[in-house]
Amino acid sequence: MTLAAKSDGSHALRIAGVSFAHPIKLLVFTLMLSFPLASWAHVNSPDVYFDGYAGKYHLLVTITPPPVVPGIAEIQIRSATADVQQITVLPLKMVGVAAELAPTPDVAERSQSDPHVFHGKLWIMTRGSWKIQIQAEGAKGAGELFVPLPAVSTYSGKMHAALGALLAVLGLVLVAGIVGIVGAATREASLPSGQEPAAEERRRGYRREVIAVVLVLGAIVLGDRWWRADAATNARLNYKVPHLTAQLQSGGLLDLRLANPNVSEVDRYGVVSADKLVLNDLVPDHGHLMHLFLVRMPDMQSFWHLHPRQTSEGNFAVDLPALAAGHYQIFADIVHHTGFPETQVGEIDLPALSGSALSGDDAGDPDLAPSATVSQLRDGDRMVWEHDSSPIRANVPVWFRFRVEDKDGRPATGMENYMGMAGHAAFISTDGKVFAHVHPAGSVSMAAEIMAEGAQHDMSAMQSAPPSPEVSFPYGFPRPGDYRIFVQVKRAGKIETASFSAHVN
Ligand SMILES: [Cu+2]
Repeated sequence: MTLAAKSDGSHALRIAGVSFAHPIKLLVFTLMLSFPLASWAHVNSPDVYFDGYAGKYHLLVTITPPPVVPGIAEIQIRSATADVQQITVLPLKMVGVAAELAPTPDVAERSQSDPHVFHGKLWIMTRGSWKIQIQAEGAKGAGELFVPLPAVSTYSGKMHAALGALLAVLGLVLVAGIVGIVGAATREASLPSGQEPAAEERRRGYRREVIAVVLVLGAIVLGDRWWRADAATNARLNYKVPHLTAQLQSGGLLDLRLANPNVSEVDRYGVVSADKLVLNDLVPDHGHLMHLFLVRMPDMQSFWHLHPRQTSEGNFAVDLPALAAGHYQIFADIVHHTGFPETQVGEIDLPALSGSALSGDDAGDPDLAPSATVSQLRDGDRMVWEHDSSPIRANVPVWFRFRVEDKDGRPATGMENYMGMAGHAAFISTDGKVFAHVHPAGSVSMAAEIMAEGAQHDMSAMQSAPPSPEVSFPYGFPRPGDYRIFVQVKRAGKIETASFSAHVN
């Protein structure tokens, strides 16, 4: 967040009619806006990356959601071509009344340094599932694009001790000033200039000063109570990453019980949210209600992408494949009916399992050695990560490109769509703290994307293109460190998994 965002912040808070009249509260709120940190669907990787077309313009969109809602999301749009004249951006709620009440779109600003890049700010006023409408105009006519954006508050800012001390001192000066004014007004305000107050007037002045002290202290105590109550309400509404419970049953069946720690339905202004989180409203995302990722820690050499079935509300089960014993990290992707995606996290110690054969879209590998550039695949093929030697930097959106080759080094033939897409990638930090499930179209959930596009969405476009041996994923690592990138593609009826190691500066 920038200083400009802060000044905008106070402005919009007034328009929204939200009670931020208290200057200290407003100041603290503004400071909170300037702290970068967030985590939800995808774990600790909140930025949205999206590759798509607005009419004839190929755009790469990056959105940084606000860490606190209401707040400002930053949007960056890179056009692949130079023929875009103007881009406008507009945030809309995915569901509910607000979805129909569109304000005027904002014009995104063209970057001074790179004419292909446009920047904008998006006012995200409530928590929940949003979609961003992007309209592009230029030499090839007009076109539009929708990008889903889940928005939640992830934390409550704490006031810095030094700031608190400074404000306390300034507050004391104000109190002394008020008491002094009251005293002076009752003592000598009605006296002619230069005349000393008599003893009676002095006594009356002291009495009024004492009353003023009591009243001001009372106001401070009540204000403090209001502030604490409001902060507590706000903290209850902060998004908490859901932790599922995993249990191994006999026969290698893995039972998963989902958690819903974000069930609060009433926001701080007493409004019931149209998109409160429940567990009976899940919708399939590229064909499955849940995408379950299992990674053995800390070696990350056993990796599985499975699709458990729902057994009852909030409960899922899946037959585990043959895998080696170890401590497994669990990431379970689900999507709510509003398009709001969540990743439930968990862990489990598993014994060696003889397991059942993989079927359908389930895939994985019990012994995946990572490589920096060339990953050997099961059937003799290999996958090459096409990247130059320049270091990877955090928070910079890039296309991660991979090429599948046969054992003679020729581009692989017979590539097929895997769950409707040319490939699926999971970016996971080696400490297990960062997780993102990404597709060629970006980091958004496909279910949310179809919802955002509404009637205009052309399902056939997503499915029909026969995949080439090259697949790319737009993504940016959220923080420096070591990562694994697991890439899954389908060739000649078989799903192949590749593993790459990446170091991010
Ligand atoms: Cu996927």
